Amino acid sequence: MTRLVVGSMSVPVSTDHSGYPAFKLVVHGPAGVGKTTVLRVLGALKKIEDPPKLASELASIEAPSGETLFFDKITFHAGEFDLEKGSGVRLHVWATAGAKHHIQQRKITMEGADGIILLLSPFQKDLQDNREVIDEVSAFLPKLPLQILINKADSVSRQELLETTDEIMNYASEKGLSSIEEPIAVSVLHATRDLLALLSSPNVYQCLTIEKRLKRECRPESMDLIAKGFRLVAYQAILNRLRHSSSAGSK
Ligand SMILES: Nc1nc2c(ncn2[C@@H]2O[C@H](COP(=O)(O)OP(=O)(O)O)[C@@H](O)[C@H]2O)c(=O)[nH]1
Ligand SMILES: [Mg+2]
Repeated sequence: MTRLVVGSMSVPVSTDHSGYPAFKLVVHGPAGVGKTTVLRVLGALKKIEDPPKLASELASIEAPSGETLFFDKITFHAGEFDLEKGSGVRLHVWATAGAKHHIQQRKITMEGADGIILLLSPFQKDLQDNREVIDEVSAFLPKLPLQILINKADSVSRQELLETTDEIMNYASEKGLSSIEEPIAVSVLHATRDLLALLSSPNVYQCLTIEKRLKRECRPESMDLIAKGFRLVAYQAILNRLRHSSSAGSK
């Protein structure tokens, strides 16, 4: 145990093996929606912007085909999560194995989560897959901070995206889940492309610090949208822990 200090609040929190207050976020979504890719890209972004904040690299347990067999995991120091004057926190971000038969692995991966990122498919043909993911989260982890991201927005028409988003919101609320903010449509593909374009542009020097780190204000919007989803959940998860610990009488 250690104490987490945020502003004037200080509460005891559990720590991970390295002694830091730790929070666990889980990315869940249908197979092939981009869960592993999004963690890889967030790790790359962190390396480019602020390498010391990447506490440990992406570890994936996957088949030779690239299918996740158990989980992916990456750990960040939570500097970017606006814990003003707060103590350092580690965010362990896990992604599930999405294939339907890996349900046992998903149960284990989701255990002890503090927040959920639902990464869902924008395609009308995948409505049933999206629903099954929502069913699982509402069964295993009903009352956690949750943000819905709809990935691959590059691959559908605006109309299809709107219809899918509506359907997802209705089904999630039927199941008692609510997203912190409205679902955010993202494209990990475009975010990666925009980041690469920035790094290879002749003007990139304006965006680099003396230590050759990418300035935060230069982060492409497409990438920032993705980071925002994770930031919202992390922030709510931390607030929840603070509220919970202080209402339990431990100040
Ligand atoms: N078009 C498109 N493809 C994507 C996007 N994000 C990921 N992918 C692709 O989707 C496939 C499955 O991604 P993966 O991360 O393995 O999915 P997972 O099963 O959810 O972990 C890969 O070929 C990715 O390159 C995206 O935003 N747009
Ligand atoms: Mg995967």
